[in-house]
Amino acid sequence: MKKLLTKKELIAFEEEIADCFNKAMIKAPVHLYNGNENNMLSVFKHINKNDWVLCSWRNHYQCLLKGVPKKQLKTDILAGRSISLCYKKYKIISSGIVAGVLPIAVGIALDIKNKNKSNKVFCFMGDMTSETGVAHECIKYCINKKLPIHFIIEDNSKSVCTITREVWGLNKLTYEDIVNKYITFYKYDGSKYPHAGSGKRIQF
Ligand SMILES: Cc1ncc(C[n+]2csc(CCOP(=O)(O)OP(=O)(O)O)c2C)c(N)n1
Ligand SMILES: [Mg+2]
Repeated sequence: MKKLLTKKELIAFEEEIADCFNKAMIKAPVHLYNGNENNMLSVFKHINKNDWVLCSWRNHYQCLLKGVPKKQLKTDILAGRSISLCYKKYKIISSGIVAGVLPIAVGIALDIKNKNKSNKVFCFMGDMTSETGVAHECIKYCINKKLPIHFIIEDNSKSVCTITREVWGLNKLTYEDIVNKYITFYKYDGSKYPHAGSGKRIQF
């Protein structure tokens, strides 16, 4: 994998885009990163050229670090494609839909496993996205099926202008709290009868 961009280069790119946006050169929405450059560089040390990267509307750093040339990326952002930048050549997919890429990431990881390939999927999501049912299902499925995927949750504490933790309660519940206080869980052997009916008379 070629050398990663530096922290300075990442910041300079977002500043260049911010400047274009302020000059009304971009008619579509852009979502800029700042303050996570060291985190991104650490994560990308583990990402290889052949790995897939899936991300949200906030995706410029991932594109740059996956190898999309700055010039091409800027052209696409200026053309209004910032929230849905996809580059098959660089194995990067993004979507402006909250949790939109998560099931796609699971599907790619499943395909990699089924074909015994050695590459991996890296799936980025924001803190609010990580609280959705889709995220819970995808993460649980991948862990239980041992799929070649790694999820990265990027916590800026916000969902647009809403404080994520306030939505869910300041001190988030642990699974233990939930099971003991809010949910009663019991197992039983229901094999005597089928899902519906008595198992003898066929009903149409
Ligand atoms: C299905 C869907 N619902 C709502 C939105 C509007 N929306 C865009 S970003 C966002 C908040 C997401 O917050 P988070 O996952 O923390 O990502 P961040 O923008 O903070 O990186 C919402 C609700 C959307 N794009 N898609
Ligand atoms: Mg957020």
